[in-house]
Amino acid sequence: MRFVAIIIAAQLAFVAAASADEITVGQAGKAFNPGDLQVKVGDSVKFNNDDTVTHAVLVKGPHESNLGQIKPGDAKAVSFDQTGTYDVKCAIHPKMKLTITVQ
Ligand SMILES: [Cu+2]
Repeated sequence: MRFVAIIIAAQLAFVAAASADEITVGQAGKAFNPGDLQVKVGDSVKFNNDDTVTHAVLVKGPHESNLGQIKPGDAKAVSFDQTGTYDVKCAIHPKMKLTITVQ
């Protein structure tokens, strides 16, 4: 009986780990790619800087994050634990915009 309980606990842990995804957003040509994105609560979004210039990612919405500067070739990630619509901008290049919908 104790053995069965351990197996069930292990399966639940696996399901929890598998349900949160990491979605990658690229930054090249001073633009986010894609320009809008839908994710699930608990997912994280990783911002890759594929550009030749530094970007600085600001996330505004139900939960706000300032990822700070991301140099070319670097990446930073943020997780989304609250539903809602988030506006993502680059603090250096105001024309860079991304909308993330968290469901
Ligand atoms: Cu930028």
